[in-house]
Amino acid sequence: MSQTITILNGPNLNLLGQREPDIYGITTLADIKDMCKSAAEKQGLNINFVQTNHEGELVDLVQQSADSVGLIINAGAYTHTSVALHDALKSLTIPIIEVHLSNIYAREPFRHHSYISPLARGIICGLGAQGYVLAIEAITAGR
Ligand code: CA2
Repeated sequence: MSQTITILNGPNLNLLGQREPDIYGITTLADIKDMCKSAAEKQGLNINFVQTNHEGELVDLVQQSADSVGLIINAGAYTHTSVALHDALKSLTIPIIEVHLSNIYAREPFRHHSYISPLARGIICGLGAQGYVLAIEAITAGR
């Protein structure tokens, strides 16, 4: 098994820090990547940190993560819509941590259902960028 944590980010997360700071804060995705890299390096691990706006590419990336130490995924809006993503995640045996910057349960009802949660070892939401770091700690603690 390679010593890499895969961290996948879904649609529109490339806009972090540029729009809607009231909901998503001022931290950019590049800042989050740096935070994750530091947290992983402390545990002697690499990260493969990717963002895509495309559902099929997210499915490809999930499949390619199979040999990682763990998968951290913020699938953005595909969380609430994608059976294809659910099916891809179901084929993994590595730990999956679902992360959301915002508290999806304090928002619109359509965000309350996740196709990822039944397959996740744990779910972190509402803690902003810190949620990604906590997810890395959760994966490394369980190794
Ligand atoms: O809270 C999260 O992390 C979400 O996964 C973010 C998704 C949303 O659809 C989920 O329900 C919860 C949206 C990401 C969009 O990010 C933007 C950032 C800045 C400006 C516009 C969108």
